[in-house]
Amino acid sequence: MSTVMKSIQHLTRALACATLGFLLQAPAHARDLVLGFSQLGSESQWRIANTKSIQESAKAAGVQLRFENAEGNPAAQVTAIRAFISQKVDVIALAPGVTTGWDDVLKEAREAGIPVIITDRGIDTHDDGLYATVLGSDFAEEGRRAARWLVRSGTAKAQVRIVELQGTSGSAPAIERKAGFEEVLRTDPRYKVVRSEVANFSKDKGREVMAAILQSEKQVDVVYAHNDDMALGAIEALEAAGRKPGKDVLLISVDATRGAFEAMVQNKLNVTVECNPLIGPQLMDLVKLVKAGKPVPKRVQSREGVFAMDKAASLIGSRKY
Ligand code: GZL
Repeated sequence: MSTVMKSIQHLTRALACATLGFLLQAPAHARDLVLGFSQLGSESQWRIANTKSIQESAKAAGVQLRFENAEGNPAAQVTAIRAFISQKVDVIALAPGVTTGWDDVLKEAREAGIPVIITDRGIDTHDDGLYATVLGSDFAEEGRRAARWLVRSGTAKAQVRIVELQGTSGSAPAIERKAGFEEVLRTDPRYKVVRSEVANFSKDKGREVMAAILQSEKQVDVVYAHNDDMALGAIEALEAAGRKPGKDVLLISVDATRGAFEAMVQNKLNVTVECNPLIGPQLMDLVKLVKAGKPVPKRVQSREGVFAMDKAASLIGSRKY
């Protein structure tokens, strides 16, 4: 073999070894970040939009999503979190159905070195080291906004008789929307909540509970529902009882879903306080920061408004949920 051929052979071998060495040294392919998400249920249009936002955002962000829906059973959420821990996911996100009962399983996640993000609803705990951040709305402020709208609506009645339809017992939005509403109305004795019943954030339950209340409460001036689904159910019950929702009975609700805008366009709902479900993009940003060990604020709040009947027709086309 000529000297030139030997040199080319030697160079080729050297190049092959160098390439192999580089490949062996190259970091393992940075696999997709794995997020275990425990969703609380499918009880409302808000929740459907929230799930869609999280699933679509995970795909757009290149995050591998393991999604478990507890369908209203907090014990199933604890089971899902334990499964995520055994699967060694990178981050756990939790939309807690109720505020209590999370310390033990979140301690297990911390011991496993898996950071947790609380989304949507908050939890009651003395150990805020159990989670990296809470991403969601200020429910008490939503309740205050609902009451401020009522006070500003300027009813001249000597007494304003209010029926309240509460969300899920023990859930942060139900507890805090009730407290915020009462806080503002406490300043004026004319406003009286004559009945306050749980209707679990669902339209069917809202209709059923409102119909039962109307059997005994002949004078109802206002219905305050902790979400649009229950308000839409109450509207059906009021109409079945021959009342005019939006006219002789004011309807106030929370979420600002498309269904609420449609009811406002039909002059059956007077106002809806926005509670934004489209928190998927913010959640994915937080997941990546937390996984990278970067500092995140303990509380990240959604930006929201208040939408009254008179603006509904001009805004409904721009609504995203
Ligand atoms: C609020 C969310 C509530 C919505 C309801 O962030 O948890 O739960 O207001 C939903 O519509 O069911």
